[in-house]
Amino acid sequence: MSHTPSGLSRRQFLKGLSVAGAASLLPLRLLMPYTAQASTAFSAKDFQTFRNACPRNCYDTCSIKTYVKDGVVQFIEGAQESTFTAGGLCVKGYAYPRRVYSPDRIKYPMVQDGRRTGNWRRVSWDEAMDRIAKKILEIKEKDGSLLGMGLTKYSGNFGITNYGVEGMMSSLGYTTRFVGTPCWPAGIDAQNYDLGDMWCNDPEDMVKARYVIIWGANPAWCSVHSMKYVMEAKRRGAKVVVIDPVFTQTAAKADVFWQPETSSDGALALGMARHILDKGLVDLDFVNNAALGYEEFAAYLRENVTVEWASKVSGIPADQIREVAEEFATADPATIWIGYGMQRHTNGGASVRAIDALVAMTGNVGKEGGGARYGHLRTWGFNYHALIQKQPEGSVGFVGGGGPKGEFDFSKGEAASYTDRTFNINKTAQGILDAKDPVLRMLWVSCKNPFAQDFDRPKLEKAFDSLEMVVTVDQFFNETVANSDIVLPVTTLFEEWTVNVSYWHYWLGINEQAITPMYETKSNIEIASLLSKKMNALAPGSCTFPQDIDTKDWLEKEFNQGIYDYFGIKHWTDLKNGPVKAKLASTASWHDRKFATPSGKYEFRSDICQKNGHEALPKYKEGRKPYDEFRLLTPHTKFGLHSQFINLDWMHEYNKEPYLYMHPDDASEKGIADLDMVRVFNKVGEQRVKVKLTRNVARKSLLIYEAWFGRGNSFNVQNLVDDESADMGAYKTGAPGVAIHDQFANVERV
Ligand SMILES: Nc1nc2c(c(=O)[nH]1)N[C@H]1C(S)=C(S)[C@@H](COP(=O)(O)OP(=O)(O)OC[C@H]3O[C@@H](n4cnc5c(=O)[nH]c(N)nc54)[C@H](O)[C@@H]3O)O[C@H]1N2
Ligand SMILES: Nc1nc2c(c(=O)[nH]1)N[C@H]1C(S)=C(S)[C@@H](COP(=O)(O)OP(=O)(O)OC[C@H]3O[C@@H](n4cnc5c(=O)[nH]c(N)nc54)[C@H](O)[C@@H]3O)O[C@H]1N2
Ligand SMILES: [Mo]
Repeated sequence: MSHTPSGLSRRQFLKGLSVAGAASLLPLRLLMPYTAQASTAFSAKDFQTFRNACPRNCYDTCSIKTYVKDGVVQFIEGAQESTFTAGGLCVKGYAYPRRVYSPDRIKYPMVQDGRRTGNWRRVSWDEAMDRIAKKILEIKEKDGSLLGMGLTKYSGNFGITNYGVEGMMSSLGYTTRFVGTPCWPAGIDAQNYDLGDMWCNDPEDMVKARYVIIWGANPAWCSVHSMKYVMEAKRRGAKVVVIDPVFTQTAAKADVFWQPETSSDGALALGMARHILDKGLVDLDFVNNAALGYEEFAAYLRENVTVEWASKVSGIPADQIREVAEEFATADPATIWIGYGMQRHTNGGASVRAIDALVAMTGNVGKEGGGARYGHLRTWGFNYHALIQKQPEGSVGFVGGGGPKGEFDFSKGEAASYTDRTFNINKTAQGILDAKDPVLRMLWVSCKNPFAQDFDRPKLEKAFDSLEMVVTVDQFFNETVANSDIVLPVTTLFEEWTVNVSYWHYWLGINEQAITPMYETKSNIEIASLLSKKMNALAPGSCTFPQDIDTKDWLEKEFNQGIYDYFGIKHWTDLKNGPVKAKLASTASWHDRKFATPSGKYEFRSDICQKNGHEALPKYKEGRKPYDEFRLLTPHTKFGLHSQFINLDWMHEYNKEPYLYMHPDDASEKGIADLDMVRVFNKVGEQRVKVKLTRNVARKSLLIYEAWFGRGNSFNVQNLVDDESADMGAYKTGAPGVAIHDQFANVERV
């Protein structure tokens, strides 16, 4: 049997490339006849088809239809049944067949003799598990607990059954967990203070908006499928405004592009709010009947905010602020898409609250086609069977206090309750270095690539060096694997059963196993069951994780009547006919104006926010003080999803190396020419990279996309990004966010 997909999947990938990021120009359906055109011999009957779901951390969470022949994935396409995926995938998605069959894949369990030596040798699963289990037992013996063992996991695979990784840790005992998220926590807290929850409208209802502001998001790259709704709204007469310090591909589609000072969004939103107040364009019904604290907010605006001040802080001319504010307030409905990029700042949560306030005071919260759109978890009502595992009898845990902010002091209780020990995921390196009583001895890394995605890479290397054992579960030999002792090969989406939903749209799709797992790969939960078998063989009762599992049974265990009712299906097997959408009473979140806040109203004044150490009102908060000549931005890239996809040879043909993008006037002052090699440096470290000159970035800004190239390229933006916290995030996610875009650096020619 050949493990090579037909030329079809590659041709389809090339077609995907030409529309990547330009979904708004080409109807996605144009992709569809292609498979038929590609070969006159094509007949769907020649293939077995399967349902898959892209499990990457992405708004779009695409529903996939997979065509298999001779046990090999031949090609894939976006599911037609989902109006969101609408038959098309992004360029990364079309590259999936190459990911599965990449010669670079990790094929077997391997042990490295000396970290970063590259001296890997293949071992059996039995030997790998034996080494790991013995280390776990040794830690327990030495420390009297398993708190010296840590887990860091994030968003490599969002399939629900993959929460079995956390389940595996619980089944061993109380351990150390890295909690929180680098992605969106400041905004989550902000929306929780204002609305009581993060809950966005159905993105498909954006077509009804008469005015769309995309504020610090780049959907042309990061949510390709959402662009068709933005463009349809525009076709129906809506005005589209993009606010971003970078002239992005999304900005290129807008009617109005504002390029404000980075981190000045709060001032801009409040300046608009002040003008709306002055013009008498406030929705009095909403602020009087559905909101709390509006009068105090209005007083704050009158006393502390002017349009001229907002203009000075943001760099956007005052007359433009007035014009857009008036247009926004008079359009009905009007909506703001609040991006995750704009809240990765030391004032990110405060900025999101100011934008929420703007949407609320104009009466656009709770309206179809309106809303302060950020994200939602309404479709995530699974059983979390894989996650919820019980600690073995007699497990010893953390008693020094617990809860997201250490507010529970269990040591003082009558019967001390044990918990896991929690460290901030956004300060992984510092967490490892600071760990005491016990120190962190061992780290399990899964669905996460800390060396590519966590902050302050030089410090991270030091931290990893202090660990006695690092086990990484992954698909490719990345930098985290290089800093590990043992690597375990994991399946891709086509090789396991699971289920996926989105944090943006309202579709549900299953992920069927379409092919036999390649080589010796195993799913995350099968790995957990193997470990359990070994643990129990060496020390009976030491692990509660079931020892024999079938990923299909575990998929089934995630469903319940609530999920079935929400999506209007009888049984999960109905999903074999295609993805289904939630039966929504309205496409508008908060349509009944019953907010989840303590007052039940929209809270311009949030006492919880104040109690948690912030302002009660959505007041302006200044950004981080610059510590170098240039602002450094490291946002998300088109051809990759974080550290995934770019390393594939197919991608390499189009995206061979990283670049630093900078303004030509800054470059000429520094004697730098296009394509020169430069050194970017700051207090964290340095990175050498080639320059591309462009007026798409502002003066005094450096732009480098985060990416892992692999293929011998040592480029890593985390050599320049520190772990400074964002203002919010601890309330709902257990740790504050991280100020990824509040970074500064210098640059010189080498
Ligand atoms: N400088 C900078 N840093 C950033 C960001 C930025 O904008 N700039 N963005 C931040 C954001 S928003 C996010 S969400 C994070 C993302 O951070 P991560 O979640 O770490 O990112 P990924 O690269 O998507 O995935 C991590 C790893 O999971 C592996 N993986 C894939 N599938 C599986 C599986 O089924 N099992 C296992 N065990 N592993 C699997 C992948 O191969 C990959 O190595 O990065 C953050 N870091
Ligand atoms: N192709 C692709 N798609 C992806 C991803 C990917 O890596 N690649 N990642 C996925 C993930 S995990 C996420 S979180 C999502 C969302 O991804 P986002 O976090 O929204 O993506 P970014 O491009 O990092 O940030 C969006 C925009 O915010 C801008 N920005 C930064 N600072 C500021 C500021 O102070 N003010 C304003 N107004 N704008 C600012 C950046 O210039 C950027 O254009 O995308 C998902 N989709
Ligand atoms: Mo993210």
